[in-house]
Amino acid sequence: MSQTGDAVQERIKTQKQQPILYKVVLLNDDYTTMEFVVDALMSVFQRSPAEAYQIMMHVHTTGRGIAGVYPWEVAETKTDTVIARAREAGYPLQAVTEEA
Ligand code: TYC
Repeated sequence: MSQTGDAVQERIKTQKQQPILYKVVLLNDDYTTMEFVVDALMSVFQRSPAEAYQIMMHVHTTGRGIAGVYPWEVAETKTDTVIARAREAGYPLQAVTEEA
């Protein structure tokens, strides 16, 4: 809402604004263990054990897969966190943030 003199202008929205969401995409590699990826999906992306296994296998067989969909700050933080944990554990796991 903006006010000009004593006229009050209201912007009438015909549609609800869509929040802009971002995917955290995990990429496959030959060295990161399946166990590490499943653990990361459970601890960083709050996936159930069954979901985590399913997502990990999808990445393993197709090359990439969505770990989760979040607002920008959350997606970036989770991407950074999963990469940092992988590096600490000595794995080359890659993750990227993409517009959903
Ligand atoms: N391809 C890996 C293996 O066979 C497992 C893996 C799955 C690695 C998903 C990364 O994002 C990944 N050990």
